[in-house]
Amino acid sequence: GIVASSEVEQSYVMIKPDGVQRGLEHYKDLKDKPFFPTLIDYITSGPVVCMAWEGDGVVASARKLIGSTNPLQAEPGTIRGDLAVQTGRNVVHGSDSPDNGKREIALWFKEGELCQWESVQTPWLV
Ligand code: RTP
Repeated sequence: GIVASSEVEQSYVMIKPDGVQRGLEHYKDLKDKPFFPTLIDYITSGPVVCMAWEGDGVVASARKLIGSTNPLQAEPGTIRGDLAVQTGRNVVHGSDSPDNGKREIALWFKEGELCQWESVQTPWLV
């Protein structure tokens, strides 16, 4: 079943259209920003890859992996630091809080699209 109600912290991670191909409510918090129309044009310009990540501290660890919003300020080794140049084409998104992680996962996935799974418990991982 869908894991949007899981007690475990979740982050919605998305490869944006430029990441796939070198009017969404999703960015409603930014609707008053001057760059909002171009942001919506960008996000709806092509297919995206959606992911739901789950685990302790996943919001912070996903954002660390993604790097700063402005790719020119993103550290080498981060996705944006290595693969992007402009803020308006920054390749990937990650939720900025656990609450937004739940909200965005519920927005982008339907009931039943996320499957519950358990890894094989191996002694060196538990
Ligand atoms: P995201 O939500 O996509 O992970 O990005 P973020 O938290 O790092 O940055 P946020 O401030 O929430 O902005 C969301 C996305 O809007 C675009 N943006 N363009 N042209 C500009 O000045 C500008 N500022 C932000 C970026 O695609 C940013 O990721």
